[in-house]
Amino acid sequence: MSQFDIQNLDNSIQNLSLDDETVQDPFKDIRKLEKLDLPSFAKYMKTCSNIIFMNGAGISTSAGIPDFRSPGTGLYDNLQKYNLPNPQSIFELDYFLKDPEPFFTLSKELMPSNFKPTITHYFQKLLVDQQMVRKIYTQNIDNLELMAGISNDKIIHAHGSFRTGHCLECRTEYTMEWMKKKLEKENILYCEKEECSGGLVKPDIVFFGECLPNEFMNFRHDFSECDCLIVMGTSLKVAPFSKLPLAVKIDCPKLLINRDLVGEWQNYSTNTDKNYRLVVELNECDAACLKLVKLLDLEKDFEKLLRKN
Ligand code: CNA
Repeated sequence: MSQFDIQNLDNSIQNLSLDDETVQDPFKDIRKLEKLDLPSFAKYMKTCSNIIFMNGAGISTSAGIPDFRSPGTGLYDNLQKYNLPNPQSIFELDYFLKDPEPFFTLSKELMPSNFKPTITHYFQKLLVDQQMVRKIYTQNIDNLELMAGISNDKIIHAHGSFRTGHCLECRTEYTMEWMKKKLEKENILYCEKEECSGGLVKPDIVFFGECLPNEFMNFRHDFSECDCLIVMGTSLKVAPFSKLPLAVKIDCPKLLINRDLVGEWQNYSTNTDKNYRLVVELNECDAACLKLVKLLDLEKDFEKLLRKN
């Protein structure tokens, strides 16, 4: 190549058009949000019919149920009275088999029906009624989604729930009502079936080290159809639930509503050259939901729903 050609090549590289559209917005084909803020997210939500909510204990703290990890108020900071080797032991099967009493003492406090659903639970019910929701994946064992009137087929209880319990020896099923009533008088639940030698009855909540319920495996199907992901009130510290946000399509916008940044939002960037779909609302869940109700123009429907409950 002659000196002249090289000079020409240099010039043309330097003059490469930077107003080429693909250079301007590398995410042009997959960007669904005008801006990375709550109003833009709400505007996009209005077009959605396959929203997935991912719930954690933070959506129920305003109902009076402590979460796990909030400093000071979380259960992990308040289990001293049980003298556990570590806070997680209370939800470990091995420890439960050795000493079930701490878990049952805590269960008495946490048993559903002592609590009422929050604004956040009713917000999710509102969007279900608007046919906007595909599924609610919840880590919570408090049943408040059901108590808010959301039908069971919309909810995946990823970590089980107190709705039923089973004898660990003969697998006889017990209802929550039975467990609740028994725990009013007893400290530990034992199987009452005649043929059974009195095995421990464990509520069907998933302990560390146990398999997740079969229904959780629906996630592949649900998340591949999801058009909008909303993660609320969770530290995203428990796998495999914490990995679910990675299972949505590449163009699916994701909103985190939480007191602190968690999961992939920890590396959150407000730079639209780097981020085209992650939005954060650092807020109380209930306050954020009230904002969304307004932005979605659903105030009247929400008032009506709250009046009914
Ligand atoms: P966690 O690890 O305690 O995290 C809770 C997250 O929510 C934290 O990031 C908090 O900052 C945040 N948070 C707390 N309150 C609010 C609020 N009002 N508004 C916004 N953010 C808030 O709890 P995870 O759910 O992430 O952990 C998973 C465990 C918790 C699951 O296995 C559950 O079974 C278990 N759990 C459930 C309940 C329940 O059913 N209500 C209660 C306690 C623990």
